[in-house]
Amino acid sequence: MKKAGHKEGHPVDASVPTKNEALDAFREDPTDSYLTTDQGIRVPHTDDSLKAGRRGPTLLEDFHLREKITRFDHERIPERVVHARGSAAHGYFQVYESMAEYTRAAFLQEPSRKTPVFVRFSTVVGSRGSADTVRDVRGFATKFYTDEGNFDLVGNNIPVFFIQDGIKFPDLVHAVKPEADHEMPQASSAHDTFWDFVSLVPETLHMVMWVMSDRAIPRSFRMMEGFGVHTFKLVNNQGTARLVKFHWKPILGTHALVWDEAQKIAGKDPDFHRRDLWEAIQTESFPEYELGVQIVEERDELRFGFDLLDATKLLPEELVPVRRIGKMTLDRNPQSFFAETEQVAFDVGNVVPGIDFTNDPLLQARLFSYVDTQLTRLGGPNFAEIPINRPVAPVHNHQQDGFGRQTINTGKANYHPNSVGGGCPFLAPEKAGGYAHHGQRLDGPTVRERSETFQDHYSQATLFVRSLSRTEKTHLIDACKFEVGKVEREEIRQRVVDHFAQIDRELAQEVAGAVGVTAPAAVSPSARAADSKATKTQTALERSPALSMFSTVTDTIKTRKVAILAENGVRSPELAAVQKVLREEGATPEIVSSTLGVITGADGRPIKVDKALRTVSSVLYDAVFVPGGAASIAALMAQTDAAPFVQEAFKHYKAIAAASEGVDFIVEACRPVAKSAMRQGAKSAKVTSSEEPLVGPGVVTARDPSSLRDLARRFVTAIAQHRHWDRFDEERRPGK
Ligand code: HDE
Repeated sequence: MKKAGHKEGHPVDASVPTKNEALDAFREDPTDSYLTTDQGIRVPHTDDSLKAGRRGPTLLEDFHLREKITRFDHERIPERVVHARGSAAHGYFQVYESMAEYTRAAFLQEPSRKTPVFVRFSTVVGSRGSADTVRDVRGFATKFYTDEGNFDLVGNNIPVFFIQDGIKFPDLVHAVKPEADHEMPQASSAHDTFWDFVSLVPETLHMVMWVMSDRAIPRSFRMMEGFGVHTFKLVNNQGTARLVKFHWKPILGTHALVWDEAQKIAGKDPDFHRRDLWEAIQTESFPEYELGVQIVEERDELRFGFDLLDATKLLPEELVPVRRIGKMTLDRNPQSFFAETEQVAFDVGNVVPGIDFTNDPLLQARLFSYVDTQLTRLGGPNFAEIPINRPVAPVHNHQQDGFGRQTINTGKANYHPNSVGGGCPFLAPEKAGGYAHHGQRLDGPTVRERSETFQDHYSQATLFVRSLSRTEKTHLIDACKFEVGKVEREEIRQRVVDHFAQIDRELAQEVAGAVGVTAPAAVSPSARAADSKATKTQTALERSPALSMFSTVTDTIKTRKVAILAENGVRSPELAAVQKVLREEGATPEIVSSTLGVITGADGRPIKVDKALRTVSSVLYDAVFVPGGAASIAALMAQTDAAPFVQEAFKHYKAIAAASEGVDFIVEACRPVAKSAMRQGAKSAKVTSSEEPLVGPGVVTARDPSSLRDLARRFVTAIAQHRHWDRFDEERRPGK
């Protein structure tokens, strides 16, 4: 930041040192690392309070004790009312080519320009200490520190929202948060008040379908999409505005957990996503996302059969393709969780010249809410001065005072216009980067009404369900059975199922059967269109392949965690060969054994153990490999945790590999799972006999040590598939 030419009355840039320079130099002296009080008094002792005699009372004059306790007493600030649990990272954004045709935003002009960003990912419903892998929407909020000021893209990992008008937000959040009388359940929508609200407010249903889908249990923050949700405007230098929807596309693809796994992880490692993000950055596997835009002419606002101002609708990529315009790389972990991740204040109202709002009534309410909430959460109006919130662009204005003020304004000119301060700061005309709101003609009576273009609540819910693969649809139906099954009041369950019938017949019938209510005769979309006011708003598309996670990236195993189960006597060459290929492909293999320390291979080679079996779990890995070695396998068989480890991986459709004697181990471990799947109607579970070599989607074996490299290659391909959903059922093959 540059030192501004300070005339009298011109506020001082927050970063410009204003204190005595010698004093500052003293404070920044790196050799000065003594413990001090907040007043800078050096502290010689911090383990005992000051007392009158060794066994006597504590003395009030112990200012160090008093300060330490007082500061501790006030460490917590109110958690965010929504999105309380989050984790964040620093990085940068670069545009691929100039977007000048569409927007004057400076950070979207020059491919060589690196714009710093800070991104916070979050869950919505749970408290700060809740688990990462609960079924929920994920927040995906990005602060771009552009040369023209901060631009905040405060989005989610789901492209639509529950409600159309912000006035319903408090109702929605009250309904989904733990119930008011007993504060249960934590971080879950599976309870009466949420489904009561859903059943009474059908505009929620499209997003409910997304939340019941696998999108709501992501494998990683690094493997989920992001969406700006609302329609915004891009405005170019000629003043031409176009409508825009923002997207983030993860380079690693969009992948999910299995529900059973997500629930187990919540107990085994509640910080699963936080740790995953942190470790990826620590090991320099930097998360990357491409910024995408769907650009639409203003006159086409209603052309697609729904209203682009309605946040419960998405713009199918098949109708307007997503153009990828740049890339964000997250390359630095925060240094202080509190100072950065907790104190960052996003605001959907932070836009830069070239980006503007639309009249989406959900967006309009958000424009008020974000600053308002920070006033309480961050203790007053000066939160923009907290380092993580400060723009890199210089700040000059007449704002002053208030709790926690950092800037020391100089001079008398704290008003505009002024002459005593030389007229500073000067007004910025548009060509000097002054923000100009894009003009629009406004007229209309004062009404509390929804536009009739907002009335269709089912078509896109149907489009979403119809676009899912068989596997995804089965997961969605299972999720609904679970969630609605937890609702105690029968009349709510019935109302929910009645709505489901408007979306999809199979969904309604299956859930009705599982939750003990009657399945209504499904209303077909065409019948519905005929008697709905919303006939005009039916979406023309039959299916939108882009909505299925099956159309994602499956050609990389970068950052995937692979457990290698090994004990003393393991065949070291097998272990080493597979480990090497996994590392070359960017995965993280970890040797898991009964104790930490070093094990000895069959050839006498020492092998360092990464994790003790009792401290980890199969659900924390993407794949598992069992190398051979008679003694190693015998030792694995002798413990209670090893076979269930492989079994769970098998049950959760993960890639499994085994070599020589390891093959017998995995056959033995997986057989009961396969048998039970067969009993439950699985059509193609293959692990039925120990004589037969283990075959089946995602299970790769080699009894012959000469084919180790081939085994490793097949294992890599299997891990890249993410999950082998067709393991127990051929009907679930990708593409179906
Ligand atoms: Fe938010 N939202 N929101 N929201 N939101 C907050 O701001 C609000 C909405 C989103 O990591 C709060 O600082 C209203 C949609 C994210 O710090 C609060 C409405 C979308 C985050 C607030 C919405 C979001 C928030 C709570 C309806 C996706 C976390 C603490 C009119 C496009 C940001 C805070 C972070 C946080 C209000 C709807 C995303 C209370 C009133 C739609 C990612 O101001």
